[in-house]
Amino acid sequence: MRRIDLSVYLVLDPDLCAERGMVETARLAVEGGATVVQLRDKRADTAAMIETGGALKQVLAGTGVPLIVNDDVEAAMAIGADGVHVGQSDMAAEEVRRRIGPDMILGLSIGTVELAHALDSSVVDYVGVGPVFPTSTKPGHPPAIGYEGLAAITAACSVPVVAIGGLKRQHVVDTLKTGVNGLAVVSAICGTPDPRQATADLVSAVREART
Ligand code: TZP
Ligand code: MG
Repeated sequence: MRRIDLSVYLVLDPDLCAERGMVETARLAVEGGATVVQLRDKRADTAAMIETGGALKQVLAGTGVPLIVNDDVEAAMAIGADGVHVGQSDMAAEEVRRRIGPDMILGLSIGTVELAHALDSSVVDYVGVGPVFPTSTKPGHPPAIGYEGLAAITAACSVPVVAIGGLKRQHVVDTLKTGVNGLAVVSAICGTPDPRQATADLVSAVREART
């Protein structure tokens, strides 16, 4: 069983992290209690992903926080990352699983109940579901699904769910009420004046919502 604590899942963005950099942002977020870090850089080639990913791996060493690499299976394996996350327009999940072997974590983005029903829990370890709300962080994203869509898709999933898209601290309670296991955020942490505090605020909101 490949387990992952999805509670507060940081997705890095090179532009939003430009001031501090992705590695320093991740370090601060993990100090604040982030439970997963994903390297997501749509413009980087594999060599650049490996370079940044290696630095992230060093920063995460000994923290127990897994490093997930978006899209680039080759980079994920070269880095020795804990897992890979793919979307619907990337390599098929079955093919990713074949390449990464049985031990690495595999996450998949889905946005419909049909895709939730089609999940194979022996292949995919968790899904990212969204966008819950419109977000400028992902230009051209599909229509937002809202809490109702999120709840419907989550109910149809055979694997743990992390919600994504426009989520901020004030959305934690209602988001968790839909049944998801956690929240994935970019702009709620990246590029904020204090990524450590921003993360700690999300973590405490999640803890409170669960009590
Ligand atoms: N996938 C769906 S929405 C999104 C991704 C990568 C971006 C979420 O960014 P933010 O800033 O948390 O809205
Ligand atoms: Mg992708």
